[in-house]
Amino acid sequence: MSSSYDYLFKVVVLGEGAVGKTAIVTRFSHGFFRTDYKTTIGSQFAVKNIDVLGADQVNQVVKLQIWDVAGQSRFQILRPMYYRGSNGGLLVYDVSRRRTFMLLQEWLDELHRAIQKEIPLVLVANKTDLPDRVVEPSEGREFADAHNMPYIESSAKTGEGVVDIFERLGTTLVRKRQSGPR
Ligand code: G3D
Ligand code: MG
Repeated sequence: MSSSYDYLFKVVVLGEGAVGKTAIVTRFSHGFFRTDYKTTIGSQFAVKNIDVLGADQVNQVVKLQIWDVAGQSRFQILRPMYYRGSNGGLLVYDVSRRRTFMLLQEWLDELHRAIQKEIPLVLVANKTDLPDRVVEPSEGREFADAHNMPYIESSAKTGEGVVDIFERLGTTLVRKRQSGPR
């Protein structure tokens, strides 16, 4: 029954161009990467089921619909449409390019302008395999703490941390839904 699931969540992946958004999603979804007509305007989504433990310690099957939103500025006017209806998100930067870290707040602002509420996010420090790292773990953790989100280091190249990102977000989303009003 691979098609059955307990929860379905829409996840948006945010961050500057070339931080590794597509690489993270592709690695996580093991090649089940689906493009649709929206590719023409620079976005696509992947679908994958994961198992997470709910608050009651019962296993839940979570279907994640992961939207890999185009980071280029020419798509800026279209992005709010992809943010709508999202339940959670990844905020990704490249540890070898400080500019991608400095611009995180702008991505948060753009998301919040579009959806007018807070949703669970995970801060992803990607490309930790590179020798020329310039953004220190302490800086990433500080930003994550200030915005009340978990901090996870990843390398889409080696695969380190990639599954963690989605399990962490999936667990948060399930527990929120289980404890929430709806
Ligand atoms: P984007 O979707 O955020 O724009 P991409 O970024 O996933 O297209 O990745 C941009 C470039 O960074 C790609 O290189 C990709 O292979 C590389 N990359 C992504 N994640 C990692 C990582 O964790 N480590 C390293 N070393 N490289 C990574 P190319 O050269 O193919 O453009
Ligand atoms: Mg991409």
